[in-house]
Amino acid sequence: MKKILLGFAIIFSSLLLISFSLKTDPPKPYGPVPSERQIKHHKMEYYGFIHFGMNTFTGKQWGYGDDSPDTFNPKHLDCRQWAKVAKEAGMTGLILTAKHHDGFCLWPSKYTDYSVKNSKWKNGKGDVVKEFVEACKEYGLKAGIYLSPWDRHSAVYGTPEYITYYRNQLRELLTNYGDIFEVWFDGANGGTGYYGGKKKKIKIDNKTYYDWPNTWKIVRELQPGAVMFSDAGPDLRWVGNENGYADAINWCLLDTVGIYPGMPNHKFLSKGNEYGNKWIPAECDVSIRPGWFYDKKQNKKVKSVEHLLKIYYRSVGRNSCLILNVPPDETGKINKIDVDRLKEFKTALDKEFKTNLALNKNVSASSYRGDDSRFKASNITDGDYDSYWATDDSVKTGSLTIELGGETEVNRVVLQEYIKLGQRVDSFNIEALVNGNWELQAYGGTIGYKRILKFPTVKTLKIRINILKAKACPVINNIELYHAPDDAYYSKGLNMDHSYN
Ligand code: FUL
Repeated sequence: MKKILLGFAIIFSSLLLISFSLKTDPPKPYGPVPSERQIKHHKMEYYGFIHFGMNTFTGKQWGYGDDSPDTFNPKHLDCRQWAKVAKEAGMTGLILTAKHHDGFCLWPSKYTDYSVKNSKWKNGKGDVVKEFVEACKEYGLKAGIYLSPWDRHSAVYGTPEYITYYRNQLRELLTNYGDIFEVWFDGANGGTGYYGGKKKKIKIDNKTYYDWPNTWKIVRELQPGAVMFSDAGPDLRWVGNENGYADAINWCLLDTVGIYPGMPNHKFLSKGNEYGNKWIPAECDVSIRPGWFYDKKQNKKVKSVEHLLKIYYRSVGRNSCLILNVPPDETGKINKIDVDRLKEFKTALDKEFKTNLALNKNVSASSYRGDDSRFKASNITDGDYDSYWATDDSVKTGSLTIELGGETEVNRVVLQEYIKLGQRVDSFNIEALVNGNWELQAYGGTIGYKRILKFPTVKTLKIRINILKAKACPVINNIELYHAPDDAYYSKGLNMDHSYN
């Protein structure tokens, strides 16, 4: 009896050993991958920009740097209104221009007199940055800071002394105001300015003047969770235009050799560089008005909901995040026109993505990694960000078929790659089963963190996503299907992108 038991035990443990050694490993990361702080940032998707400062009161877009601090006097400054409006618009954070190119500081910096402390506002006792971060906290929004490297007021701009000044200010902002999610380093350097009365043109060398690596270190030291934006990263890149549009093919990668903030390689801003050496995704910055600062002359030019939707599909829908500028007016509040438009935009977005028709639906795949259920097809519809479908390393194409459980109307597909393991997919298409035939609906290039495709409504039983080309085995963690209420763009012959991109 003992012998039989021993025999069983041996057989059982060797079976265990075999199954353990056969266990499939998850795919190894491929190419550059995002940092934890970048992954958190990707998930923020849509947040706001607040351009507010001296220009709000002068009607200028780029102040010269010579306006009196008294000019700044918002009678009803209400950062809580900004945060409430942003939150209700579906934004996840806000970034404030603590100092724009005119050099006027919205916080009482101890390194300059050119700030709120010498304005009439609150008799010089106010601090916009403080009110801003507190309001963001109250409304559950992340707060970010824009600190213009170019300073048209400073008498020492262009000298090494200015770099010390700039870094001191950065330290103040990153020390005294709690958690900051993003620091925005603008690349603009227009030349002319007041410069303490010198009123001249100062040209700096973008390659060397700011000594960016040492400034970036300050951010890492004081706010390790913050991402940094510039024309050259290190965490986020400018998309290369101020229309809010990324390219339909958009890699999160960038080759950083020889590029600097203020001196980008324009060829790669909107589409990234497939062979880039660093993970530096694009951020689409755009204003709801033609200008970045409020100007009542532009009240009739607030972007339409259709325009904002187009921006959304070309930013968030193209593997980029969207930072939408909504500039408060001279009273210190976001103007009703912009508030109403943001509300309408949110309503429209909610209608676009109302019900995920793929959630928990049956999915089959052409194959899955090691026949191991950890990598099975249904991981893409389980609503869990961290479970994914993957193929064997040698398999770089594949199909996923989602059964809708009955004839269903579909016109939007959301796809996500599990970017922790890198960006892999190069091209894919989407088909629908119509009257027993697979009909092509849309074609896409890259996916990345998120890709959204639009196509005319199709009534179908099944949707099939075919990965046509990938740099390494595809790793897809989420696919959603929607039926947006109207296809106005298509019915009016206005389809926004040729290939339904
Ligand atoms: C640009 C600036 O010159 C604009 O004034 C604005 O701040 C925009 C977001 O970035 O480079």
